[in-house]
Amino acid sequence: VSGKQTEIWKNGEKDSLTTIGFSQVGAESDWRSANSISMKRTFTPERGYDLIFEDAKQKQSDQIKAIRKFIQQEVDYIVFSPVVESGWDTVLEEAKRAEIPVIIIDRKVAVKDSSLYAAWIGSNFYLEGQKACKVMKAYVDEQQIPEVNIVNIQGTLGATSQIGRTNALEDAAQKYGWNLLEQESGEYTEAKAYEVMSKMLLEHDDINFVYCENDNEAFGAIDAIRDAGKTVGPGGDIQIISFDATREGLRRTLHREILINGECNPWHGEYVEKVIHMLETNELWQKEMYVPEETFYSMPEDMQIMLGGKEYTVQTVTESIVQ
Ligand code: GZL
Repeated sequence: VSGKQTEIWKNGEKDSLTTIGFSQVGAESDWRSANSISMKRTFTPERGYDLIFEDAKQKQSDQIKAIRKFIQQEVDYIVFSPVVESGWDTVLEEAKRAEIPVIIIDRKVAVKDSSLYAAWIGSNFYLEGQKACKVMKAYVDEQQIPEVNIVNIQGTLGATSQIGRTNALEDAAQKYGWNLLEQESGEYTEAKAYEVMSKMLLEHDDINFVYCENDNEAFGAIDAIRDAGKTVGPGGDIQIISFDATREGLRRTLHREILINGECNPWHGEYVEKVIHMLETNELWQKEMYVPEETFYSMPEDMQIMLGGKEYTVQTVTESIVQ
């Protein structure tokens, strides 16, 4: 594989690190921070890597600039999580001409020519949403809730994670006859979600569910609900669905502030390293690799939900973690 190797000398021996240019979406959420930690922990000099980390502050133009910089620096590999799916063909063609393999993590790119990247590693976002909605349906039935009036605080519009989770909700609302009152992007941040939730509460006085597309949006929505004098949690006015299952998100699910939390596994580093190893040894690898993840929910004790697969109640998970 071509590319300038960073030369280092160890005990008089010239050694070389594999250089990896990594363009990260930003630092918008707890999930994103965990994803960055995963990459930084995997690609260290001690393990033979020189990781060049660029934070794009959620701007596609900054990601494209970073990728062009990596090409100039003749890195050995380019890794990035695309903030949105479209607009990558040109810069990925430049990387291909420079013969630098590109590995995509987390969100996907919509490109005409899939040879523009070597592999994609991430989550099945539609399935995350589908599983969460299945649990919600079981909750609605068990609680005999006559009418579901749900609002959707979406992620960054055009991101694969937003598209998948939103589509799953829209399909479930159609299938189960839920009223999807309003949809607006909370950009995966607490501040924006607080603003959006506050506005939705002024426009609708019958909301009983909020489908947030990550934990930081859920935290902002919960603050807005409480500031409007309404309640969440068992017997509350409004029930919260969320995604990521970050530490704080799981804690709030255990304490029933959040009803359902769809895990989104951020630990991509080890999978990226596997792909790089296979590229270097000319082994075959999978073009798409889905990371394992579950759905967590905190329901009334007596609620039996046959969801199939390995679904956990948060109490179960927490007990096992404690034990
Ligand atoms: C999901 C990722 C999303 C997370 C958010 O893989 O794209 O972006 O759910 C993050 O927390 O901002």
